[in-house]
Amino acid sequence: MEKRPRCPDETLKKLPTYKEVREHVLRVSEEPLALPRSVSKKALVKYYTKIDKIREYLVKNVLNPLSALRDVLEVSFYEKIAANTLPEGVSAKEVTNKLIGKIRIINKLSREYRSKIAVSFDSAEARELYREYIGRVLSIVRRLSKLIEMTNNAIFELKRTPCIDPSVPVVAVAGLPQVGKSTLVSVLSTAKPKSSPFPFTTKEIIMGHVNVGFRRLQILDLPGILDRPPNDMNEIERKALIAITEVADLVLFIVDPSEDFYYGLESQLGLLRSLKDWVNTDILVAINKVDKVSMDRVERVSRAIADVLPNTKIVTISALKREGLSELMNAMIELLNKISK
Ligand SMILES: Nc1nc2c(ncn2[C@@H]2O[C@H](COP(=O)(O)OP(=O)(O)O)[C@@H](O)[C@H]2O)c(=O)[nH]1
Ligand SMILES: [Mg+2]
Repeated sequence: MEKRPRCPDETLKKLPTYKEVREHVLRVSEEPLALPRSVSKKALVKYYTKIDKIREYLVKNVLNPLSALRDVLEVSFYEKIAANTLPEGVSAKEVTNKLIGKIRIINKLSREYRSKIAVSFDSAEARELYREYIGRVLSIVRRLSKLIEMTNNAIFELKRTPCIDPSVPVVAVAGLPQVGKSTLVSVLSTAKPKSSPFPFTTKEIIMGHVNVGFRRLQILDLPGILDRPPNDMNEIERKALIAITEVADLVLFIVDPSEDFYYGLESQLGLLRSLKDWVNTDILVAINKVDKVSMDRVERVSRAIADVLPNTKIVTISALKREGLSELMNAMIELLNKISK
């Protein structure tokens, strides 16, 4: 049987907020319960049936999604993507485990109150116990509001992150904003990311597939990264960096050689220099947009890149005009053949 990669899928759902839990609990408390005539001690049965409903709701809507989350967080890539949405120093796994622990406490309370109600003296006592139960459950959930909110931010982000198959090679397309990453990914792969003349159009990690001969690749279109230390990067840039360092088997670094390129050549060389230290994979460099610059300029840019990465392979392409793409693919395959996937 083929092993399914561990991914953020439909079992990973947003958790209900305190307000939503409270509304649900109140609805259950108020709704009339039709019990069969044969049931004796109707009032008692009524209250512990309501307890069962509340417990089932919390298992289905809170505990199950949290178990799915805990599973996904076992993959270091997703764990870092989740952590990227959390305040500094907060661990996604710790938050998840804490919430799971609290829901287990509620489950235990549910069992306790169910037994107490089952042996209660009369319906007034049963109602009192039920009220006490509701009060305790809601007070636990209310105190978890902040953690639920943080977890929902992480879940929201994870659900927008593609399912990456660890058995298929991954090429991460990196570079400054506006160099043509999205244009290239859309001409090479099944993914059709938006490209535009405005920086920071790409805010998500987008995955496309490429078939070359018998080879299948996953190619990631990433948000642009500026040439600055990771601590100064914003959440979106850091997301790109996480993909590069956690899942890439090859980094394809795109350079815009244009003289009038907004961020200039120096900052592209600066980022390339940093990437060299941040990644363990090969870096393949593609000088893009050769349709709009002179050969002389391409050669000069090429030499500057070789100064930063002396042994790296450099190809020249135009993503827009679809030039140089087969040379690029060949260079990618050659580098990926070195790894065992
Ligand atoms: N002349 C030219 N323009 C390109 C080429 N590739 C991309 N562009 C343009 O560069 C701009 C930024 O492209 P985009 O793919 O969004 O860049 P990204 O920010 O790196 O994803 C868009 O206006 C593209 O049309 C190319 O090969 N030649
Ligand atoms: Mg883009």
